[in-house]
Amino acid sequence: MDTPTDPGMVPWPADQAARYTAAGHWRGRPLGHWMWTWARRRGPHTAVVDGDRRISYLELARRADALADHLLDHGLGNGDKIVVQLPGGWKYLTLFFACQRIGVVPVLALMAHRERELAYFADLAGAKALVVPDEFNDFDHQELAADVARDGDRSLQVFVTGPGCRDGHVALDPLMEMPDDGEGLRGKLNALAPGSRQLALLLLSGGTTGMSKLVPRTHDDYEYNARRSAEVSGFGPGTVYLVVLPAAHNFPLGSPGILGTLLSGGRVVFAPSPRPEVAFPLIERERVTVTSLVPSIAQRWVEAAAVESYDLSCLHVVQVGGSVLAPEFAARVGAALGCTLQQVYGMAEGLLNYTRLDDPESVVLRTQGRPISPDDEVRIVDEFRRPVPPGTPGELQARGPYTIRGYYAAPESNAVTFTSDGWYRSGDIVRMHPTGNLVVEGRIKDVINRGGEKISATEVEAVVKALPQVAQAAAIPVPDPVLGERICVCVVLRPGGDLTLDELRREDGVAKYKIPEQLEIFTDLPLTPVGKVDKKELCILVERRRGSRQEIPP
Ligand code: OOB
Repeated sequence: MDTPTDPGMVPWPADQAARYTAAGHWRGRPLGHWMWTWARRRGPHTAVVDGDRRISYLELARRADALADHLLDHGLGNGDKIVVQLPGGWKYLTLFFACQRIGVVPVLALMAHRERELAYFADLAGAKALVVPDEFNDFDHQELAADVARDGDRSLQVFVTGPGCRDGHVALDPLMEMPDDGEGLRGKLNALAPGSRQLALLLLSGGTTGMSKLVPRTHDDYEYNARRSAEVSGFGPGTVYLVVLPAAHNFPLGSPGILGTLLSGGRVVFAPSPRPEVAFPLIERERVTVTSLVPSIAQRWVEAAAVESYDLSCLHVVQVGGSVLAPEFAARVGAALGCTLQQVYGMAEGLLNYTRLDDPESVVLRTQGRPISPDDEVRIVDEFRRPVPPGTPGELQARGPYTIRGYYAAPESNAVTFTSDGWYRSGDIVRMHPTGNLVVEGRIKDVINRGGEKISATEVEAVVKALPQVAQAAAIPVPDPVLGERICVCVVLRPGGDLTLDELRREDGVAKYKIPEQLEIFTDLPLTPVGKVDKKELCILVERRRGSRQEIPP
């Protein structure tokens, strides 16, 4: 069973698949197989550090097997989807690998997601279960899951980590206990292993148009994604990787992140918070060698490093990606943290670019790196899809051994976001640097990049437009000194209508990071010649208002 059977997936053409296999990119084994390969090689060594808990490679594999077996008992098996909303930690990884052993496909949601998002993911994926912690950061995730599971005509099992599991839900922790007969179980599960070209996980897209899409990643392509990333990032058995960003993201999960560390024989350390006062002592205690950050967190770290006195000398590489890193600030990162900076320009859809550790400073500071695979195809095109001359900005399009050919179960968006011959239209405006590295210059997709978290403007607008007093709404990014961008909503009110930012922010049921932070009221919105809201013009108008407001003394 080595062909993708899931009707929601768009497979690579057979000739490409054969080429990627022949080149050694795709190795024909599912992620659960690799988990055991690592366990055999590194058995007693620590794989995961999560608070006081240290889990060895062997223990992780055995617990994952035990859980996989229990998931089977609960009716989950090859091809079934589950929505996972868990904080990063050893339980997250145990569940991730349990799924990989038996072909259960996790949809990786963020802790910030609420009813609207979880319900949407569950329905889109046709999920059979939800996995949540009992509570997290004073929020009752179990109740959230119960609401989603109960609503509509869904029938979802709810699995819960932590001691507070309620009646009707399944307590997950006991299912992760070490099995008595590990060997027997291993044989049983090996026989149930999914095919390597099958769906392994569903990531969330940063959003092109409309709601976020589900990004189908296969075992073969995701293993390659992590392996090549680990190679270009110099990962090895001595790597100690600190997970700072949400583990559901492609960057910390597989680029090279957690999977890249484990396949290299290193150690993954989970940070309960990205705050320097939490992360710095952990770096010192665990002798962390590498981590990955978004620019807004890097900035906090650089500022904190100047005043804190933790020993960060073990930190060799800090990878920064997810949104634009200003060259002037880039220059400060290495110096302040005493490490090598590596820029990463990636996307859940696939294509990954890294500056290399031995690149000259000018490349590391001024470019976002180059692709990892000799079989990555990238092209930069103008608005008529013609290739631009070298050095001219245009839209980046990509194809390759770990770049998807279509979103999950989304034929309509696929027709827009992918060309008929399989190129992914990134919506990013990039330019080719003379050194062959890419420079991200902007974007044409309608998203707001808030500290690396991508928010679809359409999604924000839909919520605002639902308010009775709102006639028209457009969400745009406005500059933010810390996050890079934040959400501004421009509205035209109905006659007699009134709206304040507070009212706008009262919305619950959606993730907090998607709630507008600025409101601008207009009598009409500027339009393009074809009659769509002209967001470029709108950004200029909002910027001008800000300028004139600043002139008014407080
Ligand atoms: C990463 O993945 P996503 O899916 O959250 O977001 C992808 C988008 C890109 O299309 C681009 O618009 C933006 O995020 N982006 C960057 C960037 N890296 C990503 N914009 C400017 N400079 C960069 N270095 O963000 C992601 C996935 C894997 C590795 C790293 C980042």
